[in-house]
Parts: sequence; C-alpha cells; structure tokens
Amino acid sequence: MGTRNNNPTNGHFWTRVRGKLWPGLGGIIAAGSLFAVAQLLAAFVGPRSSPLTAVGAAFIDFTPAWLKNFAIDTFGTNDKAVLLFSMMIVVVILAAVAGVFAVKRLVIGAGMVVAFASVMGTCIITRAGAMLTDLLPLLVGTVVGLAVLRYLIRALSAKISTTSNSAGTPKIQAEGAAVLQPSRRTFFVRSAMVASAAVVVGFGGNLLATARNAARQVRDALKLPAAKRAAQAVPAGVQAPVKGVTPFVTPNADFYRIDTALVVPELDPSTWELRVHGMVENEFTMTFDELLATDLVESYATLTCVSNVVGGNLAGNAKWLGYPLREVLARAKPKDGADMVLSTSSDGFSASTPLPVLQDDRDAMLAVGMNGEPLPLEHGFPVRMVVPGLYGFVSATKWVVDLEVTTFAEKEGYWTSRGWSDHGPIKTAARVEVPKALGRVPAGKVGMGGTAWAQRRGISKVEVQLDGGTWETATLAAELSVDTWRQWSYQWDGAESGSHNVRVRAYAADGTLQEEKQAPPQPDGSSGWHQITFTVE
Ligand SMILES: Nc1nc2c(c(=O)[nH]1)N[C@H]1C(S)=C(S)[C@@H](COP(=O)(O)O)O[C@H]1N2
Ligand SMILES: [Mo]
Repeated sequence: MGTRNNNPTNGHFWTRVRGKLWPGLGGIIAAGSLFAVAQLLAAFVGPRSSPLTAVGAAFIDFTPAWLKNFAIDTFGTNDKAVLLFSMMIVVVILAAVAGVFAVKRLVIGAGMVVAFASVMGTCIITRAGAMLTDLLPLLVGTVVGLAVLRYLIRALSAKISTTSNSAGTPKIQAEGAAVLQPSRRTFFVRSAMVASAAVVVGFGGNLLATARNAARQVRDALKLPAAKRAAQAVPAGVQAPVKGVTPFVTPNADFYRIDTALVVPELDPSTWELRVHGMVENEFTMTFDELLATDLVESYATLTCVSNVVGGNLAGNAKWLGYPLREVLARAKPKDGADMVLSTSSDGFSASTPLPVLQDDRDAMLAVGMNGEPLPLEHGFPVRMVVPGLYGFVSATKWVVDLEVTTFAEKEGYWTSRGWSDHGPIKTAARVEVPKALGRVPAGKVGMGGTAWAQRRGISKVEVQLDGGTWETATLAAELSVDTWRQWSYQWDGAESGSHNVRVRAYAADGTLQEEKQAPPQPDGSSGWHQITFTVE
C-alpha cells in the first residue's frame, strides 16, 4: 500500500485523473441542462425541434447500411433504444471533454458547446419540413447550458488557479487558502441543484410532450366506418392446440415494429393528404375524409420483415381495414411503361412496389384500421400501405403521404439504395415455437408446434425431423387464407430424457419445398430450415 501511494508516477496519474473528474462532471451536467431545457420547449414547438431526435434521425440516415443492418439483426425491435443509448454515451464523453477544457479556459469549453450546438442545429434545420422556429429549443437550451457550465466551472477554477499558481499574488494565495475546501463543496452543491432541476425539467418536458400529442388524442377518439366488404370469417381451428404457440391474430400491442423513425410521426388526419402522381393520366390528391368515404374492405394479412432471421419473430398477423390500391390505381390510370409505385412516408422513408402487385386481386390496400381499431401511431396512423406477399421494406409504408407511379429503372426505395434488393417477395418460412429453444420439457408426450408462412401461395404441408431421423408430417391447423400464416403441431410420443433437436420445414401450396440453404436477411430475406435444441427431463 505504502509503496503504491508513494509511487510518484502513480500518484501523479491519479491526481491528474481526479483533477479532470469534477470538471468532466460539470460539463456533463451542463449538457444535460441543455437537453432538458430543449426537451421541455420541444413539447411546445414540436417533436422535430428536439435536438436529441434530430441528431438521432440524422445518425440513422447517415449510419452505413452494414451498421444499421447489424443493429436490426442484433437488437431487433430494440434497435432504437440501443441507438439512443450509444448517442448518450457520445454526448457524455464530448460534454466531459468540454468541461475539462472549460476549467482551463472557459471560452474553449464554451466554444465546444457552441460547436456541438451548431452541429445539432444543422441536423434540425436540414430535416424534411423543418422551420426556423424549430431551432428555438436548441437556442434557449444552449444559452442555459453555457450558463450552467460557467456557474459550475467557476466553483472549481478558483481552487485550481490557486493550487497551480504557488507563486501567485498574496491576494490569490489568501483567497485560495480560504476557499480551497468550500469551492469543492460549492461545486457539489451547485451540481446537485442544477442536476436535479435538469432531471425535473427533462422528464417534465417528456410527460408534457406525451400529453400534448394531438395525434394520439385524435386517434383514440376516431371512429372508423364499417367495411363494405367484411373480412374472411376466421374458421375454428386456426390456432394449433399446443400451449405456447403464437396467437393466430397478433394483438396490436404485441405487433413487431420496425422503422427508421426515432420519434413516431404525429400526423393530423384533418390535414393528411395523399398525393398520387407520376406516370399517370390522372394525378390527384386524396384527403382522409375522402378515403374513409370510399368502399373500404377488411382482410387478414401476415406482415413480415426482410430482416427476420430463420426462427425470428419479425412477423405479425392482423385484420386490416382499408381502400384497395387497385382502386387508387384504376383512378390514376398508369401510363404504358410504368412498372413500379414508389410510396413515401411523411418522414422520408420510401418503398418500391411492383405495379402489377398493386393491381391484381390481392387485398393490397391503403390501410386505416388494424384489428378493429384505427392504426396505432407506431404502425402508421393515419394511413399505411399493406401489401400481402411482399416484405415490409418494399411495400408496407407507414405514415404514407405520396404515391408516385414510376419505373424500377428510374427510382429506388430507401433500403434499395442501402444495399438491399429492389423486389421483395416473401420466402417460405417455418419456425418451431414449442418447445422453446434450449427449453426443458417434462418426460412423456412432448407437444410441439409453431407457425409457417408462404404469403400469396399458402402452406400445404409442414414436416418435422427429430434428432436427424425421418421427416414426419405435422398436423396443420386450419388455413384462413393464402396471405396469412398457418400453424402446425406435432406430438412426439417416444421422447426419452436427454438433449434433443427438432427441425422444421414447410411446403408452399404450389408444392415447392422451403429453401434449405442458409442465407442471411440481406439482400432479399433469410432462408434455411429452423432447428432448435431442447431437453426432455
Ligand atoms: N414510414 C416507414 N414505413 C415503414 C418502414 C419505415 O422505416 N418507415 N419500415 C418498413 C418495414 S422494413 C417493415 S418490416 C414494416 C413494419 O411494419 P410494422 O412496424 O407495422 O410491423 O414497415 C415498413 N414501413
Ligand atoms: Mo422490414
């Protein structure tokens, strides 16, 4: 111990780190105050004006495709939480550095804060639809942040200037001797005060923003008209009789969510408009009321994300209410040569969908309802696209505001320009849900079950293979339509205790067997037979 404490190099090092700890903390609290104040004001000015949101959105648009894919693959629907967390870490580090510089010379630390603020301001003002007033929360936040930095750093620098200036004037010496301890205490008192104020302001701002979210209020009060053509009746027996298999209809609250929107767009149905244009005889726009006045249809469809890995859960089945896209296109009258519809959302996402897919008799629609309710905000309120048979990234545009009839040669969608395919028919897939992977089941009869899908074609057969044995035919649950998933079950009577594995594979109704070759999601969807290991007790 003694030697360690007396080690000059070590001692020097720790003094240096300690000397930076409190200035660093001061910088972090200053940055926290900046964001807290900006967050509070953003509750009034609008979500686009939040610096955190704007920086996050810019971050999402500029992250290289491989990193984004990695985030979705690795964190799935938590990718946004992970993004926010990593952003926080970057902000904390930069703020600490600014604090350390500020204690040496306040202007340098302040200059860094102003520089970061300018970058955030650029992110805010360059977003689609940004207005000058969107800069207000950041501006006020920056002023507050600078004031906090000065307030906290001053409490520290009095001490440092005296200790580092042993040959200083008598006045400083005297003052230094007198304030050496109190200055550290002053710093802590001030830090605690400011930090708690920032927490209150920041959280208050978030609560206020939620309460003031007009779109949510409108959405919750909205009554949708009934469908002119009702959905298929759900036959008995669509649910496999095995406990633990996914519900056949996915409740809205459990429906997977994948999108690039860090903050859910808040669209007002009373001002929402869909523009239909491009290679058409008849360009037009449609309001939400006009959309609701059409002959709405209701239909079940299973949505699937191209990022879904073999056995993954980025798929959901819902009853959609909407206006068929073939009617929209019949009214627009596409010109010869057009082969694609580029749908764009209010926040700049876009998807390329083959024109014929939107004109055939499947229920591709502009959806307004999901499982008997208006679309949840996260799932595209007030209007989204739903196209049976295609992965979401080339078809399921949420918060849709623009349909351009064009060609694949001319335009491409958001993910296509980031290394994914331009077409996205859904590949046949099957997964084992019961037993759970690496789960333990009691000895005796082992009930197995899961879900398979081959949208547009339907599932005609599912087979399971136990411990590499022969492929056995599973029992299929009832089918609702070719566009919805289908459940399967199998009972294994001869299970002996120990470790086992089960593989599953499906046949589409056209007789084709699901692809065995393993492929990753990129560029056009994963393939391979799902296999899990479990233990019989
Ligand atoms: N506006 C917008 N729409 C979007 C996306 C998006 O990032 N932004 N992602 C698409 C993708 S990749 C999928 S898989 C589906 C997912 O729809 P869900 O979140 O309702 O399940 O939405 C599609 N529509
Ligand atoms: Mo997706």
